[in-house]
Amino acid sequence: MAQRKSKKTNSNKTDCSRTGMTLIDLNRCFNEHLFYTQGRLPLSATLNDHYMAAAYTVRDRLLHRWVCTVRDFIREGVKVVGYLSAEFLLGPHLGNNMINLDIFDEVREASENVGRNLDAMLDHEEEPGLGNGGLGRLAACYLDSLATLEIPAIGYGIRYEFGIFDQEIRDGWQVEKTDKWLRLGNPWEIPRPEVTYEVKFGGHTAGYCDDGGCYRSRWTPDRVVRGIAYDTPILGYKVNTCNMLRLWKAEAVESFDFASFNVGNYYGAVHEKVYSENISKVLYPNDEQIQGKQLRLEQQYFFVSCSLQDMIRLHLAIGKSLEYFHEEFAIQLNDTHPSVAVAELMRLLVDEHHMDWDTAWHVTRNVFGYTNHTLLPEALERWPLRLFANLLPRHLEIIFEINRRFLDEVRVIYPDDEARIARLSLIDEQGERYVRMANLACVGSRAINGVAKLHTELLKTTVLKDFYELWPEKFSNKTNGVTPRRWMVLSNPGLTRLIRSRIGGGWIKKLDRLKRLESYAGDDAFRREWQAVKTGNKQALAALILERTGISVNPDSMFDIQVKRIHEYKRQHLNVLHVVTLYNRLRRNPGLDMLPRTVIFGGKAAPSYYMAKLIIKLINSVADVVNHDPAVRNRLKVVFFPDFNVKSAQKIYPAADLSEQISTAGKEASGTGNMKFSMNGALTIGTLDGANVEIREEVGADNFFLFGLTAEEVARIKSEGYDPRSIYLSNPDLREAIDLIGSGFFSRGDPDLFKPLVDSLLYQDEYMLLADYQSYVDCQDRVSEAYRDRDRWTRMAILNVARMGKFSSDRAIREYCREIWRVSPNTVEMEDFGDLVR
Ligand code: 73E
Repeated sequence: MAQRKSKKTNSNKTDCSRTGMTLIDLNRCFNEHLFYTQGRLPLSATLNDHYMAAAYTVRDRLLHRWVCTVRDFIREGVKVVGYLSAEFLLGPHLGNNMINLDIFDEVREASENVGRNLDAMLDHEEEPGLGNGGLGRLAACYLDSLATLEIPAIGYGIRYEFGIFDQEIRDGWQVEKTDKWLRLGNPWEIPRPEVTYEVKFGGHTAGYCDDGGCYRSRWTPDRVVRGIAYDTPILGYKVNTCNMLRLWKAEAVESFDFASFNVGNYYGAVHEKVYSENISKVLYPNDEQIQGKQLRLEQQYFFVSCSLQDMIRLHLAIGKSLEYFHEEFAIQLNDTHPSVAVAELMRLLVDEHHMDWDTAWHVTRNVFGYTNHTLLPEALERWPLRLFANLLPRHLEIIFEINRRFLDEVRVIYPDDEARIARLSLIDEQGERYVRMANLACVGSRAINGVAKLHTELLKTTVLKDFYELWPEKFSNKTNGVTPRRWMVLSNPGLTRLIRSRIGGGWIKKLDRLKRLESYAGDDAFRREWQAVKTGNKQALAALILERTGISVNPDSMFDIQVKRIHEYKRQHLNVLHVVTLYNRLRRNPGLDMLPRTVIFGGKAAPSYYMAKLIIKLINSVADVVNHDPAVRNRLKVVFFPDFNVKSAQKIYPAADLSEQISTAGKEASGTGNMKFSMNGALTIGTLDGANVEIREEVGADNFFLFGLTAEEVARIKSEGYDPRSIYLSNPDLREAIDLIGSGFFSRGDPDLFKPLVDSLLYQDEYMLLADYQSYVDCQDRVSEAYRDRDRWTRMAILNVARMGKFSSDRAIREYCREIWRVSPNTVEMEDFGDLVR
């Protein structure tokens, strides 16, 4: 890893930037935590003790700001954003919090002074992998930006005991290991055993007349589970706003059912407890592939109910009436995963708080916003009606009532258009009946958005077309963004230092200011320094690759990287076809003057997604052959980097020369890895898909390697009848590559191993790899040519970074605040609290 130089702070009395702390304060606090929290003297402390003491030292500073932030919440009655997400992929906390407190260099110096290794401590932290990929990581970036922009916000989700599985590779295959992120404790969370809510499941409903003669429904559940809050402070960058992420853990209502125990039903009693706790046990590891499991709906309802009850309690605690709930909170639904919230808020308002239906509906419709993240049909959530009715009978009644009133309105606007009404209905009535969660989210929200320009346009013309025609004013685009704090400052200290040396550090909060780098693109000295930073990052990654895989790679070769979930639409196998094509060229012409490339892959496959797992096996099998073929002579190396996660991503993006963003046009809603690569000076080879379109617009067509069909062309060719076999037959290079895979060459002579993949390409090719193959290979040749001219390449890389301002999550959050949530910043002042606080 590139070393971060500590600032020249000669005196131990130097203030630690904004915090007003001295190195002595930091060291004293650290030693106190070592002694009083960990019960250790420095001489007997382990690396874990050091890490814990450092984490608590940093956390103390966060909590001071948190207390001040909460004080303002209460005192000033500010509007709060509630961000509901089934996933938050936070990544390690320690380094990020040090950056946001602006004490990174000071902590490093304090550590070095007493012989502790900060890098070892940072490396020791287990990351909370409470998400699958882009959607969960986006939620984490948004929390960072909300706090940085001083917007009062609470993230709500599930405290999974097991997050996304750890990936091991055995004999080239993915093997899943349970993620035990809580094994060594979690110093960043604060359990709140007194903040709990009951969540009901199952049972039945019955009608009754209340005292005022109103017809009401009473829900008698057959199971009740308790949710307990665990809070994690989320500090903004160089501000005092410290928001919170509140995650719910499920527990049995009674820790032990003594009645059952006394009559001898010991297992029955324990079963109840185990069953309840199951709800927050494990994250579903499927990205964009729903499985329709009851436990997943239980998880969704569990965290949504706890979160809404919590917001209502907070609202009532400041003395406000629930009629004004939507004026005090803006609640965002991160995809449809929390969309049962629409029915749950209605239930809480009508059944529990006795509000009339119309007022409750007014509040509900004005409090929610819904973000759609995918167009893939297999990711659109719908629940079998029977399952829904068994688990949430009262909610189904409410959904029927919402639907009845909604369809009545629709019939007035579109009389006699029964087909349209059937499509808009919250219930899918063709064949087995389903509750359509996207329709529920649309009907219950004030605003609906997609996550990139192209994606939003496709939403309006395809999956949400009928809703768009009904309520065009509800729709808008909010192109995704990522936080430059984690994805530049923390992960790429070398680049950060270089940029700071020329344009200062203002860009870290105002990313548009990176534009000022443009004038350095032609500056020779700057370009040399830029290249040195990249080389350092590549050397660090090479060392990590060697440690994790045993493969030695040459940092002078081009690092061509594709890291993301493994999915057929993301087309890692198109990348493999290119690798095999290069390999065939070398076999055919051993003396070929080929630009040396290291092609690096990383990403997890859903455990039940057979094709994705076979793609991993294919990558490893090709790597095995290519890396050991003496004829290749180090001109081509292939690496599968195991267990891609936030921590390794922080080492991978900064080392990339080329970023592979090669999904079939129209399939990737946005992508956010594309932004992280480009911010770290990689050039993109990509299709006109998701946010690639906007990245290309920003960096300029000359600084982006474009290939492939457009989304329109994909749709047209599909509708006219696509025949991959004819492409295979007419393209000799493609045929040679596919045949080599099909022959068993990469599978020790076994032609059956990759047959399912080869057949799916030849006879279906749902994601049109064959249609894009030649355009991709030609484009890769242009990439190689450009890379040979180091100065030209560096110039392009500098311009990529300089023009990435738009893709800061701060920009995205500003748009959400202004156009959807209608919230404004609230500056938090620090207060001393006398002797209470160090
Ligand atoms: O294009 C990405 C997008 O950048 C999209 O595939 C991803 O969300 C990112 C952030 O907007 C996404 N993940 C899911 N749906 N879209 C998903 C679906 C089900 C379970 C877990 C994740």
